[in-house]
Amino acid sequence: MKTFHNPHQALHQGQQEMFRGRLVPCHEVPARLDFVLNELQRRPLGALEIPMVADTELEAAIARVHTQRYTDFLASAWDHWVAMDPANAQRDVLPSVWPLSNQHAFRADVLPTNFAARLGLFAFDAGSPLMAGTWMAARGGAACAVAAAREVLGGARSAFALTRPPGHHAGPDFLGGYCFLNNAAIAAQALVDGGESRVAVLDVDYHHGNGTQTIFYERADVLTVSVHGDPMTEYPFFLGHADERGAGPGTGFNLNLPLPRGTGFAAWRAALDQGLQAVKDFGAGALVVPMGLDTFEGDPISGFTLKTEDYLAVGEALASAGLPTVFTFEGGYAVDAVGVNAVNLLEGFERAA
Ligand code: SP5
Ligand code: ZN
Repeated sequence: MKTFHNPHQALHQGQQEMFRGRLVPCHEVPARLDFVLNELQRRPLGALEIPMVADTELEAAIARVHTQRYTDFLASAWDHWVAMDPANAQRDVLPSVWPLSNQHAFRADVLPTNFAARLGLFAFDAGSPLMAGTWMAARGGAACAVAAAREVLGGARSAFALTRPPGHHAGPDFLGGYCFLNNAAIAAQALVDGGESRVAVLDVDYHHGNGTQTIFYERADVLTVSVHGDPMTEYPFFLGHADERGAGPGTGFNLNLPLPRGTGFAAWRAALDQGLQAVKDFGAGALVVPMGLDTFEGDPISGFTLKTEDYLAVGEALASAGLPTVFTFEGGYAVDAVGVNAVNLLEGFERAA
């Protein structure tokens, strides 16, 4: 399996995230990727490549998933932040005012001139700092997703987009949950555009993949499945319930499998099997796996108890779908374990594939 790696990832390096009234050190740090790269060096799965994607192709792939006004915002966010106050050059961009949802009469159709207001319009939390290198890093990650999709369309059994920042919380026109561009959705859409008539996304991150769900919610050609911590108690809280089954032509093409905090491998694995059965019933021709390793027992912000050796079995189970598969890298904040856990999953997949 080839790994596509984003050489600009370290440009995205947040200082602090807001958590219950305090600024705390960021969990989503560049070292996460270094641990994966080190482990891939120790246990190579295949070539490590920098994605070769032309700017025009990348922009087109991003535009299939995200709105123009959102990507314009992301591309210029840092410059506008510094323009508000030159001292902002020392601070990460974080929002502090929000329009709520349109159910509360605030308007989302008018784009405020004030940058802090625009930030609140596009960000759903204050835990996702943006800085000078974020746009470059996020684009580099999206390029990995496009390259991985292309690899699979070319006949490869699998490909790994080693993306950072992560992507599955980012929606058509919003950021949050450390995510800016939805790499998994970009890969899934690239697979559709490359000729796959049915693509499944099976999200195994601890947190519900709300961005991916929202992007494909009204579509019948992309099935979205997510196994995650119950949003009644777990982030992102406002989406991810079992009764969200899709809408319009997409009705029946979204499946959420929420599990209580504290769930261990046996019950988690049973939910994964249910997800895999849905992928099979759908008749998918290709699979995208937003691969979060924050289901790990040692994860500092999550609540499942998977162990390092369990990830081999997770990879094996995913391979049993028998589909060309793109992996994107999502969460996993037990930094010194994330490399071993990620490579275990991928190695388990390769062994069984
Ligand atoms: C991609 C992904 O896994 N995003 C997860 C975003 C979770 N953001 C909220 C985390 C709450 C952090 N809690 C800090 C605890 C400090 N002791
Ligand atoms: Zn997560």
